[in-house]
Amino acid sequence: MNSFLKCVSIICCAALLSLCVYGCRKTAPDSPRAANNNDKDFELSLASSSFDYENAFTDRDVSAKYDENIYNINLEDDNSSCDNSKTVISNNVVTITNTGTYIIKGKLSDGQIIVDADATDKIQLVLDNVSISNSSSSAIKIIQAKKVFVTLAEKSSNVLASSGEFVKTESDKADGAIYSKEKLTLNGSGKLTVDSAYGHGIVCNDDLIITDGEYIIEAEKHAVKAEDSICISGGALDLKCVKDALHCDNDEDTAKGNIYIKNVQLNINAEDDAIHSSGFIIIDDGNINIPACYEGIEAQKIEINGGEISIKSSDDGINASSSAVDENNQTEQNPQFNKGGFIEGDESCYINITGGNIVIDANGDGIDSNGYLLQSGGDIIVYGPENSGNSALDYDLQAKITGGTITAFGYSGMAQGYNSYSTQGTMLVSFDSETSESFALTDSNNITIMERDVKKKYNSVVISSPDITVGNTYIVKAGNQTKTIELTDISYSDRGMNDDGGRKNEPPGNMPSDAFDKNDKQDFREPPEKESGAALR
Ligand SMILES: [Ca+2]
Ligand SMILES: [Ca+2]
Ligand SMILES: [Ca+2]
Ligand SMILES: [Ca+2]
Repeated sequence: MNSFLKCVSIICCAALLSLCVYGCRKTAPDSPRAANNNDKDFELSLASSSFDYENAFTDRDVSAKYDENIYNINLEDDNSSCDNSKTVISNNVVTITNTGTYIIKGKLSDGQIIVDADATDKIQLVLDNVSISNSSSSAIKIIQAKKVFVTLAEKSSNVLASSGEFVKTESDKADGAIYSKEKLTLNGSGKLTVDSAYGHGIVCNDDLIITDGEYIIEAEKHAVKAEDSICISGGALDLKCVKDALHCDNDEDTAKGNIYIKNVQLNINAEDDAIHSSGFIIIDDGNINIPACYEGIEAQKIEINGGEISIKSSDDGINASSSAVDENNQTEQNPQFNKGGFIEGDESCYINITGGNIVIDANGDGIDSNGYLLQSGGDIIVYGPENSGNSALDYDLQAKITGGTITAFGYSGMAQGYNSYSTQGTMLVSFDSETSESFALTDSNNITIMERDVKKKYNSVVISSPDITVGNTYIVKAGNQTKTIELTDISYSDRGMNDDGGRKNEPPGNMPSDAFDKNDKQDFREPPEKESGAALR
């Protein structure tokens, strides 16, 4: 398109958009303090409503028992043995070709276990004090089987390490200390240390399931990576990595690339995302502690129904984003901008929070949905960025609250609150000057509804609680600053109806700036420089 045509089309787009936005407005705001003059109600079509919980974990995934067809493998440098004659042992590589359960003991200082069986064979590897290191490939490599179970024997302590760069060939793309092309389940109550100095920790090109065990994984790339799904129902994982800690990405099948956490003890230090998928992430329960990461939880669809979740992130705490708009691609070609340069909210993205205790300390946005945000339960505390470049809550389409509590601290420049379709009282309050002193909300009888210590600076807060109801008066205190608010609408904002903080930045190019609705927002900034992860290689 030549530049004149381009210019004309941009102006037409701008005019159309502003017409549309104008047409969508509610005709008469209820009061001059209506929170948002462009509210819309919405319903989410949840990924969890079609997720097959029944079959997510089979009995064998969970039980970790073994009593039939047992073979023994004893590992020893240049002297390994197996009592199944179909197992091939050569140059410290033990290749299992036959179905059954294998109890493995011993040590290989530069060796490997390979599973290369019939596509109908289920194989169980019981690690009973195993140590395998490999200088150029995986310690365990699964080439073919129907499904492989790696069981950590009770009270056993096992080490699998890839110490050197992975030597790949056309047919061998192994790039993790454990590498599986087939379905892989990790279970049993023992302990497994995985160390991958140049690649990923655990890689599965299919469905990966973890139901039990204690894992300490350190990796130069992703700690745990799967293509189809990662489902975790138990166990304790301590993950330290340079890329994502739990990573599930499937660019061929959009129904895949999902993470489901039923329960877990999770501790994550990641230089990139802590939990990242291209599809959905559903967290039902667990103790999830993320002291360091770039983004905490990132997926197209995020559902949090329970758990104790603590996130400290150098960018967004929680971000609903299509993988196509992953920050790695956020350059001039950001697909979230249409051809005219406008930000398009992403209808496919949502964050749905129904339960859990969630504490987020973010230097980017606290909770950022490129589409919708819905809170119906849970207790959320956000300590947002100490500047106006990001916000405690950030969404591109709509956000509403129908239950639970939230206190989200940040800066007023970009602040967004829950909309007037919320069914629970909510306020977006700004203060004249920034403070890091404690915050309190009391009702007109001086009964405390909320009290929070705040370690970071803030001049804006989003609050909601079942105790905030229309028709009552509330006193908000930030240090020695006090505001009295009469709640006449379900959603209050003291930012004024023409300034709901909807806009993050000037549009790119020479766009007429008033062609932008102020609710259309997006951070145009480049992703911040990643903090170098402490104690990571
Ligand atoms: Ca990310
Ligand atoms: Ca992101
Ligand atoms: Ca963001
Ligand atoms: Ca955003």
